[in-house]
Amino acid sequence: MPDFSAEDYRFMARALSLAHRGLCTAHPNPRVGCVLAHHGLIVGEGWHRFAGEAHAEVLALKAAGERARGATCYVNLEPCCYHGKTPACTEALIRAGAARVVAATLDPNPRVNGHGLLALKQAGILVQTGVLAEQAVALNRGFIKRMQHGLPFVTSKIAISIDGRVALHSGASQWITSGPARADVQRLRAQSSAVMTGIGTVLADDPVLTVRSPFRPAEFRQPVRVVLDSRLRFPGTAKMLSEPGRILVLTGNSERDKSATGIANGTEIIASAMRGEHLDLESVLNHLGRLEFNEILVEAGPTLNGALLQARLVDEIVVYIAPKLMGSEALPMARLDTIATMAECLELSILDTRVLGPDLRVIARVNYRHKL
Ligand code: AOF
Ligand code: ZN
Repeated sequence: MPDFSAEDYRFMARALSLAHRGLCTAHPNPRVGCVLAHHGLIVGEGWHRFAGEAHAEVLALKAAGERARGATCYVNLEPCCYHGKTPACTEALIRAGAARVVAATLDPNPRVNGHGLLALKQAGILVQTGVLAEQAVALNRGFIKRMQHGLPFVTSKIAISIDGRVALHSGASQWITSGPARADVQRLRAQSSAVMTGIGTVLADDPVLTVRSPFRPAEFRQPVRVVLDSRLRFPGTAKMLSEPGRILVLTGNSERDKSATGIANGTEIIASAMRGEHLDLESVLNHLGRLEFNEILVEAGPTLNGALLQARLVDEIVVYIAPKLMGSEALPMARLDTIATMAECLELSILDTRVLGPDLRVIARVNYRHKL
C-alpha cells in the first residue's frame, strides 16, 4: 500500500464531506465527492447530487478549469469509465490533464470495478487507492451491497420500552419515545431510498412514512414507501395515500380486484412470491434491489421484524429505548421462533450508543454467526 501524506488524508476527508452532501439525494447512484488540488491548494470541488446529473469529478473539473492540469484528483469512489446517463469521468480527467488520481475505494459497479483506474493508468496518470477507505465504504454501504449482492442494505428502526416492548396489549404504541428520538427517525428516513412496513402496521397505526420538514433538503425526493401485504388488505382509506410520493404494495394476491380495495390510482401493486402464508422476504428484497434501492429503512411491527431477522436480511438495527416499562403483556420487538440454547441466540455488535433527550439510541450490526 502506498504511503499517503497528511495532505492526502486532508483532501480525501474533504472529498468525503462533499460526498456526504448527496446523502439524501444521490441514490440510486453512490454518494461521491471530489477535490482537485495542486501545490497543496484546492483548485476545484464537486459532489454528485442527483442521478442523471453531473458526476463529482466533472463538476470539480469545471470549477478548476485550466488549473486542473497537473492536479491531483481526490475522490471517494473510483472514477467511472463508461457512458451511462452521463459521460465517463476517466475521459474528462485525462482530457483535463490530471496528473494523479487518489480514489478511496474501487467502484463495485461491474461496469467500472478496476477498469476506471486501469484506463487512467494507461493514460499515464498515477493512480492510488486506500485513503480513508473504511469511511468511504461506510458512506456507500447500500450502493456497495446492491452492486455486490443485488440486495439493498436493510436497517430496522425499532422504538421500544426499556423492557423491550413495542406496543401495549391493546395495540397502543403512540408514543413510546420522545421528540428527539422521533426527529432522528426522520433523518433515517431522509437518507433511505425506501421505507418499508407491513400491512399489520398500516392497519394498526396508519402511518404516513414520509419525511417531514426540516429534514427535507432542497429538491428532496421522498423515499418510496413499500408495504408488504400478502393478502392485499391495504385499505383505500390509508393515510399514506394522502401524502404525495411513490407507494409500492407487494402482494401474493395481485389477482384481487384493485378497485375493490379502494387503493388510489398511482399506487403500484406488485406480484411477489409467497413462502407458505407469507411473502418470501428474500424475493421481496431482491425485487427492491432490482428497483435500484440502495438503503431500505424498515419501520414495522414484531412479525415483519422477526421474519426479516430470521431470514438474515437485516444488516443493522437502530433501537430507540424509552425509559418506561410496558409490562409483560405488551408486544415484543421481534417475533422469533423459540431459541433452544444460548449459543443459538442472534448475536449483535453494538456500533454506537447515544442519549437523545430522555431516550437512548443503540445502533447494532446483526452478525448472523449462528444458524437459527
Ligand atoms: C463517478 N462519479 O460522482 C458518481 C459515480 O448513469 P450515470 O452516468 O450517472 O452513472 C452512474 C454510475 O456511475 C453509478 O452506478 C456508479 O458506478 C458511478 N457513480 N461515478 O465517477 C460520481 N456518482
Ligand atoms: Zn463518473
